[in-house]
Amino acid sequence: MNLLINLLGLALIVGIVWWFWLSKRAAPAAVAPAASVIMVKDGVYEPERIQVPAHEETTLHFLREDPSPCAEYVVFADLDVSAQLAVGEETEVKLPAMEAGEYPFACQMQMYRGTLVVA
Ligand SMILES: [Cu+2]
Repeated sequence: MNLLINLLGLALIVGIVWWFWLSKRAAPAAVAPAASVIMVKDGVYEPERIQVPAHEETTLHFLREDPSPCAEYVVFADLDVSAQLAVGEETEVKLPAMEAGEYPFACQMQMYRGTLVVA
């Protein structure tokens, strides 16, 4: 009986480790082009990684569905860009030309988080 419980516990641990590996591996793969609309709802930007061309001005389109004040602003701290997002309609956010690299963006409280992948 004890052996059975130990084996079940071991299987559970293996399952948890496997699940976390999978979820971590899946996250960076999803890089969306800048042309797609970024949904703002349920505490996440969807997609949360956005591919943007280097050395070119870009416009992002945010569609905010979350009416809470948390989602009101999107802030690109490294670029000195921020924008107020309208609820239920697309808001365009213009970005300057950037060097290649990764630039995080977030709501003003850092709960919503996303990354610009400039390449
Ligand atoms: Cu927030």
